[in-house]
Amino acid sequence: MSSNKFVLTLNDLQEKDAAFLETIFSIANGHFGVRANNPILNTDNFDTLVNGFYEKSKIHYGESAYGYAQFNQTIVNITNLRYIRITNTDGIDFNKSELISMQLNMKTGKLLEKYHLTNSLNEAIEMTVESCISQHNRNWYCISYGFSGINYHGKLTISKTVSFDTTERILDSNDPRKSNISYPLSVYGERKSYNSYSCILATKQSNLTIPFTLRTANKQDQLINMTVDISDEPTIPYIIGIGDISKTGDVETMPKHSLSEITDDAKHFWNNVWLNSEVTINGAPHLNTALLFNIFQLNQSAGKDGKTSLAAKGLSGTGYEGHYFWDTETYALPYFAYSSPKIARRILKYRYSTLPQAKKRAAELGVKSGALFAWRTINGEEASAFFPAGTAQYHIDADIAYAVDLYCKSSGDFDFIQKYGFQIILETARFWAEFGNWNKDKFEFWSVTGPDEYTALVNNNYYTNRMAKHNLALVKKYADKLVKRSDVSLDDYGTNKDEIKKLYEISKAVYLPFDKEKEINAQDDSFLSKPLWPFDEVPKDNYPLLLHYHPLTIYRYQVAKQADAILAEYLFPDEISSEQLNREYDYYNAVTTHDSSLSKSIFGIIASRLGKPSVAFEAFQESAFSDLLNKHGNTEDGLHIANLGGSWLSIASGFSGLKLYDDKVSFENHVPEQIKGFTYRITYKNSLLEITLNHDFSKVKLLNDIPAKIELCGNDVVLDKNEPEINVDKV
Ligand code: IFM
Repeated sequence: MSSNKFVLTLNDLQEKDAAFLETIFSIANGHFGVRANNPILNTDNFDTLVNGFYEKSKIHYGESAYGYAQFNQTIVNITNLRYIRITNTDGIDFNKSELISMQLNMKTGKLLEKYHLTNSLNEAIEMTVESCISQHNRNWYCISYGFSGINYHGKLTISKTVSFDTTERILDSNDPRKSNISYPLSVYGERKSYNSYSCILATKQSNLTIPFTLRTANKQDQLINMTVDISDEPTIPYIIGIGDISKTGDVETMPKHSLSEITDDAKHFWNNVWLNSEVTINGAPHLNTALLFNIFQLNQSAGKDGKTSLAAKGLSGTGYEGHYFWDTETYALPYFAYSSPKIARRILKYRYSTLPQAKKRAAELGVKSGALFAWRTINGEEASAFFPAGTAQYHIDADIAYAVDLYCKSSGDFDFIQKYGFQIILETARFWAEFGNWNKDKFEFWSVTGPDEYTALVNNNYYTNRMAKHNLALVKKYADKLVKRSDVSLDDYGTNKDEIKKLYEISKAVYLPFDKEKEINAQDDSFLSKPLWPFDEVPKDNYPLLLHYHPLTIYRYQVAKQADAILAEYLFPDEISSEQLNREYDYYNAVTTHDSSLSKSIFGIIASRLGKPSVAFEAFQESAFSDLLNKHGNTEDGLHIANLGGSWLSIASGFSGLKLYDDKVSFENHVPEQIKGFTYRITYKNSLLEITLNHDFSKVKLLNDIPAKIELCGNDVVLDKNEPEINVDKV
């Protein structure tokens, strides 16, 4: 393992499968991502994915019904940016490769690889590949290939070409997590010169376009059939541009960028990321690198333009077809809210931009006023063809509203509430008010699927009801703040005091299922009465259950795929006694398979809170290494973005007990025995805070001049430039 915690190498990984490595070493900037595929193979694999660039196709149901989602949306593979053709003087290809090393530097964003290449004559050369993607200037990627001889010392002919899929490819798999179609692109406006190629790429059904360009970085170099002498140990750099989606203008209107501008831009971006969110875990170097990798990948994956979001697989693979889910707001957004509020704001702004589609969707479900955000989507329309585990998970509305509140509390950005956030909260609350039912004096939600996808279409899912209650109450919280301002009125949002009052009354009446015998919050009205899943009889190979049992088999049992009621307890930490939380933890942990990568981190956070540090540490390890050790066996399809966020939350909300209030942020010390301690940073209302916790003391230090109200292990203080630090003994 590298002595630099910011460097991930091939040696840090047990698995060397090519598709797995492509995901792990993918580089991206929120606009596009490039998988680290073998540069001398022009594979059909998915290589370059652009955030928000998708193809649309009609969903053909065997048996359809009113209101079913109508169109698939699938992220499109642009092309293989890394491919290069190398031949000897007789035109014989160096077409066999052995991967020697890979090194991702998370401080600079550079990926460095070494290959031994051979041809059919057993002539061997070494190829070094260095690539980097620019971050602020989101349109640029550069890749350089360096050559030296092993037993071949003659001339090489090098050609850098790109090809685009022009036919549809169906990839056959029964795994619902995979994307099964690769859509063709139309190519027009091609321009070619000795050292450049450019064109416009267009999707056929969704009518999106994107400019593309490839050129040699050195003007004198040629794209095709360039001859070099290997004894000169030549390096040939290329620059590739991928423009913005459907913006007018083409490649010619894109500003040109030099190699050093791209690499400097990336370095500058990553410097800033680590300044705000470096984590140091003392006594656990592997774990430290794993967590930094997760943070690195979160930053690479997030759309930063307010028009795109963060897909369940980021830009590292086509799993889940490049769709955005609740994963973004519930698992990834907190990291951004505390580390890079500007990005958090833009992620939420993307959701706001889909409000028209969400209102239309609510209407399709018979709701006259209000909005229902899509369970999975790219363009804001519902793309889930399996409604019991799709549209029925309407908790997504409340998850988004919760994220808006979290962002506003952590950043103090009231402008966001005024311009976008209040409308989101209001429209989602309206949905709850109409979609639920009065049952005597209780307000209930029937036919609902909670986060646990092994239980569907039940009544009164505790998580959903608790979140809906919160969503409804948020309307009053923010309406009260808005009416105090002179520049806005409720009228501007199409609401009034009576509606706010009505929503608040409903909020107070929302029913929360509780099992009196077990003295725990019940996952839903029927969950605890179902037979227990026969864990003892089911072989290990039959997990994840979703790949081995019909949904109706699973739904009839008391078995959970992921954190459900427990997730609500994590989100509302002050509303449950530790005795009840303990009972719930034990009960739900015993019936949860953790088949979803969204599960472990949440159970771990609860374990921290309950004073079970060893259990919490194990869950953290599982979450931190989830992709690097391919724990779910499908990292080849892309990273598990929600879990990446979950691993950061394990440090923040778990080991440091971070809780957010309207007027302060609080911390506790739950450092587990397995590590010596850790330091991490957050931004709270513009104050940069450094939190250091170990087995001797707990410390919070203000790193800039903006005062912050905090609570540390029960001590309330205001940190400012005169008293920038609080340090208390660990008790
Ligand atoms: O959103 C999740 C869901 O909670 C579990 N199945 C996978 C989805 C995408 O990650």
